[in-house]
Amino acid sequence: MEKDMRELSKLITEIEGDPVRARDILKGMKLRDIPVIGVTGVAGVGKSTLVDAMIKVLREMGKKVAVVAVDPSSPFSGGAFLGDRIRMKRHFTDEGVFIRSMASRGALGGLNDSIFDVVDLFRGFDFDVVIVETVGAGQTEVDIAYVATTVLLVLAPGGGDEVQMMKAGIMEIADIFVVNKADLPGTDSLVLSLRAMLEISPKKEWVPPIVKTVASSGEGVTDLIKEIERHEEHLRSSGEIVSRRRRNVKKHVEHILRNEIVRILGGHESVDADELLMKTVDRLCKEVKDRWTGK
Ligand SMILES: Nc1nc2c(ncn2[C@@H]2O[C@H](COP(=O)(O)OP(=O)(O)OP(=O)(O)O)[C@@H](O)[C@H]2O)c(=O)[nH]1
Ligand SMILES: [Mg+2]
Repeated sequence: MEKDMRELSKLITEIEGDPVRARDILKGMKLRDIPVIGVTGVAGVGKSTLVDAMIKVLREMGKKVAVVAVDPSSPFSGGAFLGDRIRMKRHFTDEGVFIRSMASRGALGGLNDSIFDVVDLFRGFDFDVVIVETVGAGQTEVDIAYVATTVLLVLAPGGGDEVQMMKAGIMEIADIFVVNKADLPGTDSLVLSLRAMLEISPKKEWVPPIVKTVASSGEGVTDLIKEIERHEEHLRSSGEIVSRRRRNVKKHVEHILRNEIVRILGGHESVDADELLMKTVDRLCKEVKDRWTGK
């Protein structure tokens, strides 16, 4: 396993550095259908502490866990997320746990789309579950829904989080609401306002449960894992896993395409991949349309 972990580390570095190489690495790899848990929420709600507590429970269940923490603050990978690494330190010597941090911005300046390939790589290795931690900072928080099979939205009392989150429209991507820091005052009112919000939102087949946790002591984390398992079962029994996978593959392809365009037309750090993608799509649309009008 130790050699595998070193090999895995090396492959991730290669994937992050070069999207073309990433496709070579993943080609022919047999991917396993495992749960990918997205953990998102604003800074400081206790995501890393929660992930650490989740790892502990999952390890007790005998599961091998891969964790990637996406860091919004640093443009460089590797040195990112020192705090998170420290919070998850007790698992560092555990052979059944792999922890990696990753910059949220990619080498080309856009969102770090190598997350898609990195998660696929984990699927190709012998893990039972993947956890992706992202800070709710704009696009990354919504993109997590394209990577994860179960999205946890972590909130904490006293942060005025509810309002902020509802504005960002992130509520819709939550499969499970986690009210962390349940040892602090304001927990019950936060739970009540979440319930009220769920009451008025359109009814879906899956009603996101609200789970209270104290990540720092581990309280409620076993219940949380149970709810995650229940959601994963729901995805499979309802067939929703298929539509999710289709949606995620489409997003992944968009990212690959964007990288291809940058590589062909620019391949330069200062190139804005999104702008280039839009411009290229516009240009091609015009070109194809013009054929019809004989221009
Ligand atoms: N009282 C209390 N404090 C907690 C709990 N969980 C985490 N904390 C504390 O909250 C602070 C932030 O925790 P982190 O786990 O780093 O939060 P985070 O969401 O990962 O933060 P970022 O990665 O910076 O977005 C730390 O000081 C934790 O010890 C909890 O359940 N109760
Ligand atoms: Mg963190």
